[in-house]
Amino acid sequence: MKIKEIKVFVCNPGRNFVTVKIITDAGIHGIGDATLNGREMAVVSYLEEHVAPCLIGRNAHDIEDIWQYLYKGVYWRKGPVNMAAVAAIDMALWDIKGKAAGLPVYQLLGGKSRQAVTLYAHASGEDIKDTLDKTEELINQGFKAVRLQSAVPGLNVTYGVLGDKKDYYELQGNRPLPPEEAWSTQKYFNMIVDLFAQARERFGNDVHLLHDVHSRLTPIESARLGKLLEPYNLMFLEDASIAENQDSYKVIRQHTTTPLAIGETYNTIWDCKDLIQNQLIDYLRAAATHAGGITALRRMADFASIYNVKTAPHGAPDLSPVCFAAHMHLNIWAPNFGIQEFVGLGNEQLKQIFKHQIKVEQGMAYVSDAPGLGIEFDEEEASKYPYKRSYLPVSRLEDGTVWNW
Ligand code: GCO
Ligand code: MG
Repeated sequence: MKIKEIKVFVCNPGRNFVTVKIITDAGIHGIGDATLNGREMAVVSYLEEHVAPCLIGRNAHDIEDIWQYLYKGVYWRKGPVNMAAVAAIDMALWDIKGKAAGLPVYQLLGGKSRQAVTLYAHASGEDIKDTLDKTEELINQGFKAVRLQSAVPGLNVTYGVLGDKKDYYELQGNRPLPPEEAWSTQKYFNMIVDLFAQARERFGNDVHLLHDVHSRLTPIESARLGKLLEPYNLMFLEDASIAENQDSYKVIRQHTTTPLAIGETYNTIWDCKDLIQNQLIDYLRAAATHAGGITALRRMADFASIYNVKTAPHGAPDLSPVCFAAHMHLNIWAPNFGIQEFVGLGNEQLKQIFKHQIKVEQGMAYVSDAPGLGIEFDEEEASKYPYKRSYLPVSRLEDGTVWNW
């Protein structure tokens, strides 16, 4: 089964998505997600100019060889642009293999380890009460785990909370230049512990609570936060600090038993090998789209399992439903799956473009049994929503110093 054609699409049904379609001479096609938020066109050009021409005529069944060819074979390993392209090709090839076999991808991975996938939803409020009211709504919908984010009093905008335009926090989609946001660690500390104290008081101990620090703290500040939050028993504290220096998580780890999660920006196992091997984290948040696809995530999951690290794939709105579908197959298979982030199934336009059978009920997601990834891409519908340049915000301390967004 030879690869005949590779097409790359960019559409913007509220935000940009890059989708790859691989067409074979057997009449079977597969799709993959290559969306890199704020740098979409770099991946498009990389795919069109440098990847697609090398793959025409190859056997679509050779997933592993093609992965190695695009990774080892290019000399310039790793990197977000490269790995998003590898990821999309890889997903599309798994989709094709599943369709050719007449089996959903999870069967090719080894079958189901569980019946359904536990999701965590987002409660993001303008203040603590608003966040807790939203948490209550989600609990009433059946969610067993909720991520709590609340606006920090005194800051113009807070990560994870509705912006001035009252759109979903990362569905900005149409910003021609990066907006800037102020950050103050002191103001954050004045709010954050209260948020979880009040949440436990109001909801008791059954619901899982999570929080994303979005890398705003230094390791010793993260250690302090982890310690302060221990009484409220978080499922995990996400991206407490940047871990470019993986050793720095030792500082956090030696002070607190609050479980730690990281990895949504990681491109390869090498970004987190030491974190995993030294048991400095509890959950790995790597995404199929940004870390080299199903082939790479499967390997990361197996490596992590040796060190009692669970998977908790990234599920932000800037990953397309194709990535969500890929995660569903990995999640239903991975023996060490932990939890999947979930921000809803998207708006109507999105649902018209990406069609799938994934069901969400009572905070649990049910994988599609259709062959392959079980998701289809409507090219014509997508062409109604052309690409719009847009950026993530940039963060600055109150004195103007650029900080981690
Ligand atoms: C999350 C992430 C997102 C990222 C976004 C950047 O935990 O869902 O932190 O909110 O900010 O994916 O593109
Ligand atoms: Mg995050």
